[in-house]
Amino acid sequence: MTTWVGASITRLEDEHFLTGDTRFVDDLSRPGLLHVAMVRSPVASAAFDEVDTSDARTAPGVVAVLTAGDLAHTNPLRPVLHRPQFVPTEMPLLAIDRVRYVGEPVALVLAETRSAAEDAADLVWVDYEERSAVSTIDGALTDGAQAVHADAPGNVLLDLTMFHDPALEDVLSGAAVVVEGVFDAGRVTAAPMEGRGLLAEWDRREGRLIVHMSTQVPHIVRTAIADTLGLAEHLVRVVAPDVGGGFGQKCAVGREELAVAAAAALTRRPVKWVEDRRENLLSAFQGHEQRHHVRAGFDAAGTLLGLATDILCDVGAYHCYPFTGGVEPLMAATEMPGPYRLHHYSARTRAIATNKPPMAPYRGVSRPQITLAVERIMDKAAVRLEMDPAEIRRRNLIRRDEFPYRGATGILYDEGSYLEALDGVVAQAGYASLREEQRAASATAADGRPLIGVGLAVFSERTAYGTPVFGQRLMGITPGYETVHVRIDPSGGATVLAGTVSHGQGHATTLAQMVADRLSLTPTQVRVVQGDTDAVPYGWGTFASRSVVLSGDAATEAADRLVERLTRIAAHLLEAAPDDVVFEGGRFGVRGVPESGMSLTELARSVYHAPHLLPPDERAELDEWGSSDPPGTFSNAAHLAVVEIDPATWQVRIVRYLVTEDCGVMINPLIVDGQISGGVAQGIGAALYERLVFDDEGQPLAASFMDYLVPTAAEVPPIEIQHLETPSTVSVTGAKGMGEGGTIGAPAAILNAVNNALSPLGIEIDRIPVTPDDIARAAAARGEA
Ligand code: MCN
Repeated sequence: MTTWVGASITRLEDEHFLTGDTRFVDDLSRPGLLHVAMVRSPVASAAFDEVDTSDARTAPGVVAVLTAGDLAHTNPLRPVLHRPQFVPTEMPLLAIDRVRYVGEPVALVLAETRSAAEDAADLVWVDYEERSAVSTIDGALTDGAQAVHADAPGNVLLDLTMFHDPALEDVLSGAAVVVEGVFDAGRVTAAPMEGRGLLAEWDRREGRLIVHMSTQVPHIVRTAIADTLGLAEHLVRVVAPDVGGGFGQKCAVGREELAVAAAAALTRRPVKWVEDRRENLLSAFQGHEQRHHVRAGFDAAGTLLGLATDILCDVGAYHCYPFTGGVEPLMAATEMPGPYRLHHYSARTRAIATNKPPMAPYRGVSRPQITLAVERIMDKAAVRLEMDPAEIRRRNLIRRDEFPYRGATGILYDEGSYLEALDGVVAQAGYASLREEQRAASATAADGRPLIGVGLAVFSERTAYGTPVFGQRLMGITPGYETVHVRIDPSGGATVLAGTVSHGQGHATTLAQMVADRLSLTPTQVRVVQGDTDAVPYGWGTFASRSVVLSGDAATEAADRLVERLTRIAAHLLEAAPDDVVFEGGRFGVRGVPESGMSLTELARSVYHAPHLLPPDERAELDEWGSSDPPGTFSNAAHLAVVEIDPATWQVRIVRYLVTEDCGVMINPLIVDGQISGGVAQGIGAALYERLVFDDEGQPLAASFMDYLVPTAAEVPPIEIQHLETPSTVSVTGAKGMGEGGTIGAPAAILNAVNNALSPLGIEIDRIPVTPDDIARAAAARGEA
């Protein structure tokens, strides 16, 4: 029997992408379509009274210009965290009398063409009265700093001492060594190939709003539209057509999107907005700007005894909906200990408001930053204790016989292969000879040859967060469970209806593989429907590496229920006891009588077309559901980077990059490898190239791909991937999620490699991205040419 789970089949959805037969938002059109250009604030902090739209309204092709006054009937976005330390922010769909970041939308111009809309947008005049802006964490926390929100005078939107171990300070004072560091991660953006966008239209016949939107979370969008526009949810349909990447940026709902929906409802005409690259860089959700101050104590043998951390997350000007700006601080504090055994832990964590675009949960969500901090601490401790970096990790990683392991933050880790992954990557890299080569090279470094560095990062990746985990966050909306329907039609083909939404991950293939196995079909006989709130069960969408476990398990359960029902029906038709009927090779037959029985197709046809033959308590519809709401399951990986640094230009080149990872049972190893490679590429960007720079007034200085450098194929080496498979005890399929792992490990491995290469010069750099300029400056400070 063919088993599709585990097979590296090519993605079923790729043909239409490769042949250009796509349906992205911008491929959609409607008669009478209006195009939107946003009028955005050119300043980061200002008050205003007047928005003069008179010239824009009379410009050629313009149909309407909407300001906050025109949307006075709508409700602002007010995401909630039910914690007393949380300060909410109110985000109106268009700015009312204050702007708080460059790019904040102030007005919408609706015109017959996009160019007419853009020309007219330039004619809208706003009387800004500029205020001082805060553009850094330090600036925001300075005494007397301008408050981004009057309700948060010190610019702190959340301040939580989440963990406090009273014994920790004594543990640290008794430690053989205490290492300390401040680790900074720059602000980055997800930069999906397709920016945000939507086409919203009022269906006059049904009196409802239909929205096609590039989103990861159609049902959350539906709720946001219904709540802000004051509509019942059944009067809103949200469809995610093809989505060209999201990486988290599209799991939060943007005010621009809601304002466009409101415009369609007001004008009763179809309205389309497609974000351009400049808008995406300037004003879409951003992420990952964090500073971690960490102190950790080790004994003389390198055992981690205790760790204290103070986490600052720059969450921008507003909370994002629905996750809030608490998502990064909470995640960072709770998951900081990662794959290491740790008994004494304290963490304070804060969300800081600045005059910059709001943060949303970008791929990895705080795990790249905590991994960076902890893995730098491990390397620093290794240097102090004169131990090998691999060895100090080995001594502290949670061992297989310790699972399930209850961590210092209360998390229960299911079984993983932390030590085995480290040993795997070390073996695959030829670690000992790499170190040998490095020693030989450093002996002759004076001749201008590149400095060589080797860096490690080991981490665990919590995936498939269900209600049990998200419930602890105390968010106003708890995005946990999934329900999946599987239908068999009269020809024996299957349709899977899932609330998760592939936006690059290949779910049409992997969900089909899982269901095909249960129903003895081929993946091409299984159609996956997702992303349409009219068609699929209420679901939370795709983020937090949840889909393989939640939708996979739910689909598997639904398919199994169908097989159970079909077995009962077959028994009735075959006049056999249900226990004697087996489903093998796509046929339901009586055990021990191979010639008996009927195929799935024959049986399905009978169910629909000969219902009078069914058992009395059966209905003539083959549609079953399954659900999943797991407590989360941990993938893990070890990354190893080898870098060369040119001592003339301080350019960093990644010579080799290796990953040994364990995401449990792999449904499709080809897709898993693609996810890892893509993730590592994003992590390389964060480590070496990408940074959204702002000046003191909050003006963004990276407004195109000329200034915001994403790595190209030239900067990303081939990723050497090795797999371990420790089946998840949490999921039915044994799979664990893994969609973020590449992004989580790469910054730490690369920064460790860079520091390792620079160690002969006595230079240490604890921030990303680490640029040639940073290294040159640090080298100059040490007297290097
Ligand atoms: N998979 C598998 N076997 C496993 C684990 C996963 O075959 N043991 C497959 C899954 O079936 C799925 C893919 O790998 O096809 C990723 O699965 P999973 O880890 O469940 O993650 P999700 O599908 O829920 O995707 C979310 C994750 C996140 S959080 C971000 S951010 C992200 C990412 O996936 N954004 C992406 N990968 C992305 N890939 C693309 N191309 N574009 C994005 O925007």
